[in-house]
Amino acid sequence: MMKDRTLILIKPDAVKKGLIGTILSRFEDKGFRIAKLKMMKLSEEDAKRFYEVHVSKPFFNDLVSFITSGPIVAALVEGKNVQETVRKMIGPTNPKDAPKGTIRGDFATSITENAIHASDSPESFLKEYKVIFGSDRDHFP
Ligand code: 3AN
Repeated sequence: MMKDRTLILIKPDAVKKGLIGTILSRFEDKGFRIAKLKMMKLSEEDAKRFYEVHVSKPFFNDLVSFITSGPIVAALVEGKNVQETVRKMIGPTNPKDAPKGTIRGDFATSITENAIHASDSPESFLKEYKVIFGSDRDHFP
C-alpha cells in the first residue's frame, strides 16, 4: 500500500518572515511526521519544472520569479490522509478567501506571496518530489 505522503514548500515570503518553525510545528502538532527536510534556492529551470502545469497561465512568470527569489524550505510530510488534511490546513490559494487559523489565512501576503505550497494529488506529489529531492543521494524508493 502506498504511504500517505505530501510535499510542502515554505515559500520565500514565509521564510523571510521567520515562519519556518511555526509552519512545520502545525504539521507536527497535527500528528504528521516530517520525513525529509531541505532548505534550498530553486533554480529557474527547476522552478519551471515544478510549476509545469501552470505554464500557459498568465501568472506563470510571476510565480517562477517569486519562488526563485529567495530560499525556500521543502518537506516530505507523512501520515494518514496527510495530503487532504494539509490542503485544508493551508487554506485557499488567495489569502483574501483563507480563514484565520489556516496557514495562508494567518501568514500569506497576496495570491502570489501565499506562504506555502502543498501537493494537490498523488500525481503532482510524485512530480514535485522528483524536482525537489530526485537528485539527492538517498533518494526516495
Ligand atoms: P494552490 O497553491 O492553492 O494549489 P494553484 O496550484 O492553483 O494553487 O496555483 C499555484 C500557485 O500559483 C499558487 N500557490 C499561487 O502562488 C499562484 N497563483 C495561482 N493563481 C494565481 C493568480 N490568479 N494570480 C497569481 N498567482 C496565482
